[in-house]
Amino acid sequence: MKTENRTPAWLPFLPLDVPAELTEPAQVAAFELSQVEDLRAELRPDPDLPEEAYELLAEGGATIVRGGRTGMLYGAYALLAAHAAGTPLPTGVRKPFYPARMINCWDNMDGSVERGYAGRSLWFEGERFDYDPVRIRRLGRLLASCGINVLCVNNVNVHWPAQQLIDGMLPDLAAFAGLLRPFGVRLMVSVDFSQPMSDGVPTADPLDSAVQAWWAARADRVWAAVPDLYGFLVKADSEHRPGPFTYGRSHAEGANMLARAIAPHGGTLVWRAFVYNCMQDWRDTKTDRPCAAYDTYAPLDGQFDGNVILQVKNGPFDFQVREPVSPTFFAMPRTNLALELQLAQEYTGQQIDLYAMPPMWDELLADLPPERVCAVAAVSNLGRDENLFGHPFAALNLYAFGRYAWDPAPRAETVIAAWVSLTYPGMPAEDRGRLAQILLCSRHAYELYNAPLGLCWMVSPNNHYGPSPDGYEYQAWGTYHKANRDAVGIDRTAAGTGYTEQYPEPLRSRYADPATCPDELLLFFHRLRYDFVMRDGRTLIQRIYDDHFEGFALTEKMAETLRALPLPEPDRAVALARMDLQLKNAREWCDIINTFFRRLSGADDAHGRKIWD
Ligand code: GCW
Repeated sequence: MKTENRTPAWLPFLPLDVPAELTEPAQVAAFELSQVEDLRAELRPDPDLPEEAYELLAEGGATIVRGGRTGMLYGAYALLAAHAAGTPLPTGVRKPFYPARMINCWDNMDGSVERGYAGRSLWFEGERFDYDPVRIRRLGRLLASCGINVLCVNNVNVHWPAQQLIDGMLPDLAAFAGLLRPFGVRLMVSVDFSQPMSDGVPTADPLDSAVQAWWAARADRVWAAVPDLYGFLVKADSEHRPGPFTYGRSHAEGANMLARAIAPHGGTLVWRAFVYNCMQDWRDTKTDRPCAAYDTYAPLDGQFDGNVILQVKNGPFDFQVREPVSPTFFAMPRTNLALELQLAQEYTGQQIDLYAMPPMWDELLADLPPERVCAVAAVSNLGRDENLFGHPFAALNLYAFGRYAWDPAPRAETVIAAWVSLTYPGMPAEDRGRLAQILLCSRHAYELYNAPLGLCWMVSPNNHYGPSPDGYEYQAWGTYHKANRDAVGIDRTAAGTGYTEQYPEPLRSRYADPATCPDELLLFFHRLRYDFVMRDGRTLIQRIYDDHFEGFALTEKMAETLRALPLPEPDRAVALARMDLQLKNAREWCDIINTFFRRLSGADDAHGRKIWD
């Protein structure tokens, strides 16, 4: 078997390509099951089960996969995974917690991927669709095997000619949709709110009848070409994108206009809540970026149509290493909300540094009851690289996202262990345990050398890799830490910017008091003097030094363990080369941030370690 023919990531136990002529999920399921010699399985369609549900039943030495239309495929993958890993079969009827389990691909039609760290786009190049259908079917298989069912094909920043996806390129969109359909994956398209204006309509005002008519007619054409399109995704009035604010209209008016155009076709309108002032004057102390989403959307609760989903990033800033849960989730009980996560490791190591996300999601779930949202979305970490993810271990984050989207229960250890077993079945059990351990602690190590105590935005501007303590300090993005010789952080309590007031209890009180605020978020919510004494008795400045040194030391340990693991090639070579880069990056973060704070504060390290003057 040639490596480039291998389905990467967690399906190495079945390195096969699904034949092009199979068009129904049940046919794919039957084919998958038929490929495993020592497995006796039978599919049993059950129209009484929900479409995506399944049940595995042992019957006379065989396993019956009872399921709805796509459920049979999900059941087949669950059976194959249990068979490969030697784990017990899941019991009872299984169905996904969230009906929409989406990935948002920030792929541009020129072939680049915004914040992509796994190579160029898998399906766009040269301003058009350009892909290997065999690879796209493998992708479909990968997505179905972890339960993801919606893929947004283009960047939320809609750059020309992506407007053509709902115009002249509809036949190509339809062909692409056809490749993923057998895997139960539906497409979504990011649309440009001002598109009617490029077609002779003088305005994009959502209350203008010509605009409404344009979108309704466009929706008719789009759904005629792709009848099962999931919907449109919109980034409006955000980072210079067009939107309803231009016309003095609210985001409910903007979203509802599009939602009404696509409602007759069963379409869903996913509207992103990533709206803030990206032209802020750093001297302005009244505006506090984390307040923005709540301030914009909470007053609109109850005004969105039933087929609108408001997609909210997990934290109030922008996918930083650690953020508190966004208060918007608690402020809109009468609105369909989706949680947006970022698998692309923009601020979390760029698929060079290890950063396994399940521990972060477990923490998020501790504060955000899963039923607060009705859907989940994640920014994709996929690309054209041979292993699809840049770093072979970055595949874990997509796999885990699919698992959490099916069943949003905290279980980082179990999911990581399952991924390791499925991905490296040939490795001895102790080595798999060691790898799982590295992954489990990777986020902690990264956070310690990069951004401990809730310190955000000390990252290099634009490319967002590597340290630059003042890089975002005097910029227009609302990203300030305000470190001076005495103190660091922003007071976000009622006495400061008032951000903590956006939370319901008990979160509000917990965050507002430095005595109860978790250490990891202390500098997110508070401005503290360097001699502030932490719960563990250390001063704040000592903790800053200690955490950075500890993060680097932990990374060195991870590297040592990794080097000793019998990983198969080519994964081993890629993982080791990237670990060398991570060590360099960790050293830079540790030294530069500690030097920055020492120069400002003049405080010595209690342990006399090397910090530069
Ligand atoms: O963090 C920012 C990213 C942008 C991205 C934006 C968003 C797609 O740096 O690259 O644009 O978030 O989420 O819209």
